[in-house]
Amino acid sequence: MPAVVVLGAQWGDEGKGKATDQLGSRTDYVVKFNGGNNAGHTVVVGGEKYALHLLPSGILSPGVVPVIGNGVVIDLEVLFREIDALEARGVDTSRLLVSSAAHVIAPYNRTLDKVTERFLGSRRIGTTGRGIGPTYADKINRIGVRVQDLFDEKILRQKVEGALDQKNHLLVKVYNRRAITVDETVEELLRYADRVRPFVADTPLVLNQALDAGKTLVFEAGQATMLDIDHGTYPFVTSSSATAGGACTGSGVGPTRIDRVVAVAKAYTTRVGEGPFPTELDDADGEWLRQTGGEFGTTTGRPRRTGWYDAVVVRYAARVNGLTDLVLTKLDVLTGRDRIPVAVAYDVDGTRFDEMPFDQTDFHHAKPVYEYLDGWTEDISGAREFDDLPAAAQRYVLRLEEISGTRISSIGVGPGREATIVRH
Ligand code: 2SA
Ligand code: GDP
Ligand code: MG
Repeated sequence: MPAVVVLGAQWGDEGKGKATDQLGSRTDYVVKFNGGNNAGHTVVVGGEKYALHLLPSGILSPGVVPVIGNGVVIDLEVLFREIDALEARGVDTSRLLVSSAAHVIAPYNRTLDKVTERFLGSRRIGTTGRGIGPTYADKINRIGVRVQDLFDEKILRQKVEGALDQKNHLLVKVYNRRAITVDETVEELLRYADRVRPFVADTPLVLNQALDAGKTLVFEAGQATMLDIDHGTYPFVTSSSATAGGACTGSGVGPTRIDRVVAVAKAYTTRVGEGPFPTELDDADGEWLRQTGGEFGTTTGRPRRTGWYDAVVVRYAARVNGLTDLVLTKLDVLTGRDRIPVAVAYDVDGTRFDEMPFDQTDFHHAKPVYEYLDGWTEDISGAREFDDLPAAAQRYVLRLEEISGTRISSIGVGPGREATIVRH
């Protein structure tokens, strides 16, 4: 497996961190290619829990080179807070590589993210408030600050001046905030320049040379397919490419070099933030899933919205990502249910949709068409082979595989590295 993409099939928090960490023992590089510290990956190693945001999950595997690709947006303060916290726990972070073309989250973009959400009121997106959207907007508007700009104060100052011309107008005139000065911004950004310099590399060159030398790469997506800027539930999405194509643009590795695209899907569904979610449960079952599954944001602690498995969503993810495999996680959470509904299609104002509606209004109106599968009561957290699972759990997995259109090659039965069933 020379180059594998690991991404989310649903709305995030499927357990991508754990899936990537598991591949860590068999890989040489783990590359983060989109998003920033809006991501939150919880990885449990030997009973120790690590919450990673900006650093690729590969940081926890001693033989792996973790790479922050050009498609990522970096909050330097968060980066070094995360590095310091891991170092304090004995994790060696010195192998990290950071793309010189990655964009930096300037302090004004954190401010703008928060005030814009407040201003939008009921039309808000429910962002993580980390400055992600405004930083990607600057990148597309060609007024962004890149990592390499930190090493030339004159250029940095020019770029910050250009950006602040626009930002201050918004902040002062529209949002009634104080103007932000060029000096305070440049000073804050430069504070980390010397510390980041040793990590900075021409990462597209490094990664392509690694592939030439027969090394293995894992591309780790932040967020997920349904939060992708192009393929997600726009405008209730994040501002980056969380789908398979993003692994190429966000790293500088071409699509012909990618061998497998693995999506991680929970055995049910969750979403954080606003936006449509057809199988959402607003009842005791939804609360049960939240509590049993520990569904609270890794970054913000926000309670996640919960609902049943939606095969229409996962089939859509299979299509737009060209999936080769599915990793099904959190099957253990469903233990103890009598019957488990799974959505196989939607009813949109009386019309059946077997595939994702392409019109967002239809998707907002979509009601799930459920099929009911038998549950199981046995504790499955110790299962390590498919045959260890009770018959009903096996049938649940096989039916999901059938209706989701992709082979389920691995099943998670607990948060720990070892709590996994690999199907051969
Ligand atoms: P943003 O901040 O601009 O990326 O927010 C835009 C939308 O994307 C959603 N989003 C996420 N959804 C699930 N998990 C995410 N990461 C954290 C986690 C979230 C947390 O792993 O738990 O801790 O709250 C994540 N990041 C962004 C967000 O909810 C908006 O809907
Ligand atoms: P990510 O953003 O996709 O990496 O996912 P998060 O880390 O935000 O959320 C997934 C949560 O589920 C984490 O707390 C993981 O430790 C946990 N987890 C992952 N796989 C499993 C599993 O198979 N069973 C259980 N019970 N927990 C899991
Ligand atoms: Mg997460």
